Amino acid sequence: MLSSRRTMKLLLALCFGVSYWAIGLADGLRAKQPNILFVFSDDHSPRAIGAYGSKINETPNLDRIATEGAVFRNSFCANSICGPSRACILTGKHSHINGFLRNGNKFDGTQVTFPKLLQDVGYQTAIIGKWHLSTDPTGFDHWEVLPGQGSYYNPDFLQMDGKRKRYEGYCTDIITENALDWLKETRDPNKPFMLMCQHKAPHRNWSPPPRYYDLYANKDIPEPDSLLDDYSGRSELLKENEMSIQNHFHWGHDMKFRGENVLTQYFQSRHANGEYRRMTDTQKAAWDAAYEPRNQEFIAAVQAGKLSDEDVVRWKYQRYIKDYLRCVQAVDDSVGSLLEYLDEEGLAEDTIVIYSSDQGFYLGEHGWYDKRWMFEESLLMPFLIRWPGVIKPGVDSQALIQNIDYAPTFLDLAGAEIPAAIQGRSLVPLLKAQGEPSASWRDAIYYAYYENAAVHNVPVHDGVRTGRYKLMFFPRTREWNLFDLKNDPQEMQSVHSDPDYANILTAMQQRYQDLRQFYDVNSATIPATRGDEKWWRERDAQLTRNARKGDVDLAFIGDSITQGWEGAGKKVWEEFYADRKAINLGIGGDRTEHVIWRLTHGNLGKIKPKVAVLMIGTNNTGHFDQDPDEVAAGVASILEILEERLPTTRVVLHGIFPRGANRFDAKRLNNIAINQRIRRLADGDKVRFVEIGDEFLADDGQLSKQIMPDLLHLNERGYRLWADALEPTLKELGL
Ligand code: SGN
Ligand code: CA
Repeated sequence: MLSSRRTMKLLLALCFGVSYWAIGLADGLRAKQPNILFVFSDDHSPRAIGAYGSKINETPNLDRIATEGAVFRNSFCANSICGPSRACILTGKHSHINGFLRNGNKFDGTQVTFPKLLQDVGYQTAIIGKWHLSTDPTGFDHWEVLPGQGSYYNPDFLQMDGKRKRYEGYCTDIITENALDWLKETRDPNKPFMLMCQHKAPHRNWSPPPRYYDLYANKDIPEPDSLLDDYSGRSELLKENEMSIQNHFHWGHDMKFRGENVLTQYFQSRHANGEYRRMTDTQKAAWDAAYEPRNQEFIAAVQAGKLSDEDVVRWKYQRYIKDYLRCVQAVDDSVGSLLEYLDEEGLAEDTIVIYSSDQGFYLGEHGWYDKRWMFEESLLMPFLIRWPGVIKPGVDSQALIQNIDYAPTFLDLAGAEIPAAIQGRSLVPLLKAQGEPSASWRDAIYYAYYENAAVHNVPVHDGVRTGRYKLMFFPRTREWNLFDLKNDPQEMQSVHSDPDYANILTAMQQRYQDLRQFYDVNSATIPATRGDEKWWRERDAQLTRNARKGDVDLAFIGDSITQGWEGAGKKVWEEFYADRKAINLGIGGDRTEHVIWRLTHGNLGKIKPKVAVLMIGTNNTGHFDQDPDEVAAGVASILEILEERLPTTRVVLHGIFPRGANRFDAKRLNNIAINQRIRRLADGDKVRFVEIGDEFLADDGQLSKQIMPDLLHLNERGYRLWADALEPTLKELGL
């Protein structure tokens, strides 16, 4: 899109020649470039913001941004978790493109990010507060960030010189003060600024500042309707969550009890309150004065048998939500101080103020705390924006926006070029149209969550949300869930199998496929663990242990057909490979993405085999009938990993074995199409393509159950055919 400013640039260049354009416009631009103050918190649900209609708290300062500017009610994250959301924001790209899929990944700071591009057009950039991307910030003239999650009390900050500095006090207040100090003392007043003030609050463990210990002390916070959700009517995987108020709160860390857990029937014991340990004696005394009487009263009531199990859940909710809201109150104070500074300095008119948070959060809805799921509570992000002179006061927008839009928006605001590789869209036209989306604005957003087999045990899933419907897909169980947000705003019942929604399901599935294509999502190349399946986790760990021993000449890598050398193929294996230093790295049910994960997470151990035999992809076909180009790209990624990590290993790349009864079997045809493509990945030297599928087939292409009893897996006779057919190549390769 060509902004009007860019059109002007072009016209000027045409009229006065390029040199005038280069010199004259740089100055002209600078005068118009607004400051950007981007206040960002961690885990702040819109439901705890007045402007979003909170029924549980008041946030006058945040509301001020909305009343003087705009509130976006359909503002979504692309991946509801901390690091990934931040990486989406910095890059304007979905997680699978920016490479930060899950917390614990390391952000590649050499990528193009919006702060770098703002620097290029004359901005001074600064970030103060939570960062959580593992590598040092890049693209900032000034940064001071929390290590990892950081602490609420007496927090440490990483400094640009590599040192750590500890401040005494409360994290939210310190971040605010340091941000104000930078504005007041460090920045160059002659340049536009982009300041990111990023709070830790209200992240778990929800430790409030002393001034709010008594807020809500004598009042019950209303409960959400779905506090006692039983998870029926939706994916079975919901029941596996480990983020419920009922079962997953820790005695010290979450519930702020001191000493030993005396109610082990109700509370987990593992995590003590680490924040308490950081406090000074004075801080501890203030804390104890507030929390201890309430704690003792509750313990006594339980021990006297006065509380039912449900009463205890309700008490936990109150303890949790009050602490959470107390933290939010300090964030609201922070926003108040920053707005006040802009007013006092006469900067308010020239500064665009944005408030957002890395994702939403469950405030007891579905019985949960935390985030991750694609349900509304965690999919939503607050997005409040004040842009004096452009956005009229009180704009209320329903347009679908997403965190990948922030980067192009900031660039657009600054008059910088928006790189074509950015996947989000500038919100500037939308803002100029007072939040009213044009006909060509997006109808749907794409969402993907990858951090399975991790804290809170939420499965991989992705999906699409339109104005009214939400489709989710769970690859592990291959289930669809469909929600009609108009009739079921709390998402209590999936209608994917309701015949009345058959057309909508089909349309949403189509949109899902389209959006995945549009955003270049190829699950076959995105590293994926199956560590949330116990047997897989154990086998994976076993393979890693085996590989750590090293001393391997021959490695078989693949899925169940490879794993089967330990089953139906055992005898043949013993005959052919037992004394040839061979290792089996096959896991049943694996697709290319799982092999990618394993090879980059330990399965290569210390091995340096002479030959690796790779066969993978039939489950990409079997599970999803995945597009052959996509699967071939997955195989190509595996070859790249092998090339990089095992540079001296020769790879025998097998064509995927045939499956299904005859030549017309759709899945057989898909495998044939994959083979056609992966054949080209072989260079005949480092990688050899060895197609032995015909060995298993009759002349008419019929696959015999005498060889593959289930028309997919080999029996002993089949393994013998495989070993015989492979042998000449192995010999040639010096084995
Ligand atoms: C910590 C929290 C989790 C939280 C993750 C991710 N546990 O692990 O409850 O889901 O961070 O949060 S805690 O024991 O440290 O409180 S995120 O915002 O960083 O993504
Ligand atoms: Ca977060």
